[in-house]
Amino acid sequence: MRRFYLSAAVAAAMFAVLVANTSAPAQVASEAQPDATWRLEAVEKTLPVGSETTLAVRLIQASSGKPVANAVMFRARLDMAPDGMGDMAAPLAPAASSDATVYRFTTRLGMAGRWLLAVQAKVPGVTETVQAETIFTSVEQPTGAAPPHRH
Ligand SMILES: [Cu+2]
Repeated sequence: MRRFYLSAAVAAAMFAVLVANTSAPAQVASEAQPDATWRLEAVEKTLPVGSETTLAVRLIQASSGKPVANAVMFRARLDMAPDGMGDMAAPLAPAASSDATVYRFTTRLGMAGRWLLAVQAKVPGVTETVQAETIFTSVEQPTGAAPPHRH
């Protein structure tokens, strides 16, 4: 009973935090943007399976709809969580980009399906670390060059 009581108290506290967070965006936007949310947008949502490829994303500030330039992305992870395979991660390495609002990574996807790219980023002028994610879809190449992959 005591244990249940504590859980209920924790749940109530979490609910209070959720309510506080969801009520904030309803207010008129101020110049400071501590409540700004961010999203990743895939430049090309479809990626080939089996061969080394480069994926590219933009980081968008939701409140303005503008892409962020010169962010520093780190802790990037690409895995098949959308298809229930969160343990299946793909190698991911930062790649050079000639566009300051486009962030590129090289990878090699071992399986067709949906892949979630999650990143943390430092955005110029923003104190807190930004988190954002987007989903890519990998498809078998029509040439059949990629060997079939099975679980
Ligand atoms: Cu898989």
